[in-house]
Amino acid sequence: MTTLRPKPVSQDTHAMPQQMTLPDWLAELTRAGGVPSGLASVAASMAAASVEIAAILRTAPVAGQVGLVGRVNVQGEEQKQLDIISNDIVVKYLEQNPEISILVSEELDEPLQFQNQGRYVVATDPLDGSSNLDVNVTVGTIFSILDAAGGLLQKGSAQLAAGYVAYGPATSLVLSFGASVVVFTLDADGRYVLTDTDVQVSEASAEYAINTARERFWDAATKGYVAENVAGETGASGKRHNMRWVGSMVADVHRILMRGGIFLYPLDSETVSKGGRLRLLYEANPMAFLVEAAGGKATTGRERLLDVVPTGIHQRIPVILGSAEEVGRVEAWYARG
Ligand code: FDP
Repeated sequence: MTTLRPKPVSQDTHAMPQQMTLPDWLAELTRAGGVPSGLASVAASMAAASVEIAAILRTAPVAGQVGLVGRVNVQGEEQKQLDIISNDIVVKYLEQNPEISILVSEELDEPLQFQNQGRYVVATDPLDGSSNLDVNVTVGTIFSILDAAGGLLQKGSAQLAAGYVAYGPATSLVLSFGASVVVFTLDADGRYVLTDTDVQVSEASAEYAINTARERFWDAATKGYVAENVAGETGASGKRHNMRWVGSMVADVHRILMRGGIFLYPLDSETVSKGGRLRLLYEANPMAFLVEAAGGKATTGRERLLDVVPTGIHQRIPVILGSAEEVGRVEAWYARG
């Protein structure tokens, strides 16, 4: 009888070329004059916070760090233990950085003013998509970096940098200072290693992401656009579409950055009184900044998302972003009336 044995794996199979780590990449960018060192250090502080959040998420059910804390945040949403833990970790890392003066967080009613009179403001959702935590689906940390001199209520186009961390099968840090979008992947030693140097959102796509259970609340433009997609090759779009909705913005946007598509959380009759569902400063703006830097488009339906002047730190906004051609189709529907 022959025994099946795994083939011996040559060491060479696993030999990887020397890969650039986040600190090295930031140092190089700073040396080349691409970003001031203070700004680079703010991105590094968010990355450091995310490494600790990733470690906690990996074993949270074992440590009993699950479920609700019995409080609601300023949005009226129930806070989970991990929302609070993630927020505390972000605060811990940012307050140590002398370059940061103020933190705006989804989990804090008011802006948090640090002792440091640093040049930068960070707006963050420390743990977005947290309703997915109990089912072990990808969640994320989203962040936006602004010049403190401009105050808290700046247009998204004024962002100096933006990024998110997707805590999925791999932990991915997606980052942009405006010129390009890069991806770092957390390695087994807790270091972010550069794995994609120039993310481009494909111009065309046939994949759309929207919560279709809300159809009865939709406006005519959203109904028209989705009906065309459902009609596929027999409708006006002329091509078959497919629908994907994780219900965790970081996971949905990450898919779109990697393989194209469109994400919609439009204004509807139920969210109209609040101005939308998603938050402008720490969800919509950083994602729109990344999508535009990767060659895609982001709109409210009626105007470019990055041109919206915020009126409050927790303001909500309709969000439509992704492949330029698909976003253009939605804009055309809104332009009809
Ligand atoms: P969550 O409430 O779980 O934090 O930020 C809000 C958000 O998740 C997004 O991540 C997600 O895209 C959206 O809500 C999902 O909303 P619905 O439950 O209304 O589909």
